Amino acid sequence: MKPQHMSCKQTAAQAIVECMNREKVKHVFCVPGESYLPILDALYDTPSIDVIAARHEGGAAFMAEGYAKSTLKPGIVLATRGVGAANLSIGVHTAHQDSTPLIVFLGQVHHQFRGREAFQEVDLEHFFQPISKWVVEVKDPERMPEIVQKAFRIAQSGRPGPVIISIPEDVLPMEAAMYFGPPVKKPKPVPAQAEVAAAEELLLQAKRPLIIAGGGVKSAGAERALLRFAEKHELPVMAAFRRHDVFPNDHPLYVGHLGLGIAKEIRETVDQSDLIVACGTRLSEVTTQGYSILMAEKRLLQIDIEVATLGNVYAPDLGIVADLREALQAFTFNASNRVWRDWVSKCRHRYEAASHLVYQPTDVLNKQVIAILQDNLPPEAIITNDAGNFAGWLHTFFSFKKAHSYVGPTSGAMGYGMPAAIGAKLAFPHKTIVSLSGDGGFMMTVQELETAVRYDIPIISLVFNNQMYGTIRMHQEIEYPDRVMATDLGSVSFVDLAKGVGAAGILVHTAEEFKQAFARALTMNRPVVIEIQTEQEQIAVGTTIEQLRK
Ligand SMILES: Cc1ncc(C[n+]2csc(CCOP(=O)(O)OP(=O)(O)O)c2C)c(N)n1
Ligand SMILES: [Mg+2]
Repeated sequence: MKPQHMSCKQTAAQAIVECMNREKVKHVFCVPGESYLPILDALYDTPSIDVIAARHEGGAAFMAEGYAKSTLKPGIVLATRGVGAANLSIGVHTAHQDSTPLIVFLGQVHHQFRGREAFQEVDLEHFFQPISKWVVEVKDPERMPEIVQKAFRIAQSGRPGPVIISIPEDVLPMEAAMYFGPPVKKPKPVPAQAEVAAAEELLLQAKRPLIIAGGGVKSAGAERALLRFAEKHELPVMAAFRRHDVFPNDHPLYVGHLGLGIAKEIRETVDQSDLIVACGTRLSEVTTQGYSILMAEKRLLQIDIEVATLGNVYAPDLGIVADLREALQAFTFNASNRVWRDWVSKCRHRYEAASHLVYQPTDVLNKQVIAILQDNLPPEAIITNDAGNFAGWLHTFFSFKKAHSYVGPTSGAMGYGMPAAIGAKLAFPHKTIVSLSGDGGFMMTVQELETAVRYDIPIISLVFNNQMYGTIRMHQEIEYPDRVMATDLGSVSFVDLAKGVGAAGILVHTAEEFKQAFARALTMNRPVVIEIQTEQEQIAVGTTIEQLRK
């Protein structure tokens, strides 16, 4: 027998940590609970794994999700019973929608108490079923390695996603002979020759093809393959919702981002295309602009690692199950791209018109902040963001030039940005990590600032403070003008909040102040919050409250 399969007598909790070791886990995120003390104790003996204790399970789950999204390795979360499960479910939902590998270990009540609505008991299998790839309860200690290794496999294989492991507290300290299998190797399916030929045929027939590239390209590490493929044939590339960094935005073949409230120029490009090449995108509601981008006359070539994604939204003319890197490298045809050259330059022109970013002192502060970030962020930096209208300026104007420079929630979860930045910073301690949040979203997970201070994780958090749930106020003004309800927020000093937990805080009102504050933040090497006071009136990119009311 190979040594990796060797059996040994261990507790179930030790076997979990042994599986983590075999999968080279370096960080786990948790809020402790009495239901899973044996796992914490096994981690006590494992200095190679850092345990980050968060202030809220939602924060822990976002940290793990941000860690996983930036590293492409599974994020690990530990929490307790129904209460922890309920708190962390937003992170599981985000991992599910965003196809991020996440493994959640939840202490469960004693097996003899199950089904009696015991203290904090929730049937976790039912609770998580719709928002996870797999939920399982481990009843026998000796099956722990098998189930945990399967969890690592499921979370990462095909379309990645979250897996939940529920463990009754009496199982964790039980000893058994444990058998471990080899660590996970992700399958990388290759397209069949006939499929490659059919795909090339479809492409050659197209007059105005458009690639929409999603998370599948990123999780396959296929950015370079996509770049080569697009360059070889001079094909235009658009990023799916919140997958900006899938293709260098300053490249002449990059033609925009399919986000919320996109510019009409971007929409024109999609509308005029006659073939969509969907690469590793599930064609979400936002990416497809409310499932409206494909009409009868438009053809669809869809390449995805998950068979269930093909045709889930639109029936493709051709659907190929493949790893994106393998698929893009399999195309060897030579297309005459002269027909496409004209089309591409039109698309690029439109993108440039919609996203033109130069520093102008007359611009709204939000836009100037993005211009300053663009000019002053180190090239290796990673940006994370929350959900909210403040993000519109980032999505519209920031030019992501490097692969793996962006981590955002396609689930639209508020509270994501700052904890995700903590996860990304732990993964890449030498990179500058900057989170962008609104005042509403930042306050949903603000407590994790203390976690960043406690573990000395120097992230820079920008908070756009307009004292309102601006996005919802915008929708309110459109649907019910001048009838403001539940969208005003109180005055909060985010600078004082930051200082209260030991982080640095800087308040800015102008672009010049921001520029100086950001330069300082870059040198501080500790968690910093820059609170940016913004105008309520400028409620979204390209519109004011007054204009909405009219
Ligand atoms: C967890 C969560 N709750 C509610 C919403 C609905 N929602 C979307 S944006 C938004 C307001 C965001 O406010 P803020 O963070 O201050 O950003 P702003 O829009 O003001 O820039 C709300 C409530 C959401 N997306 N996520
Ligand atoms: Mg706000």
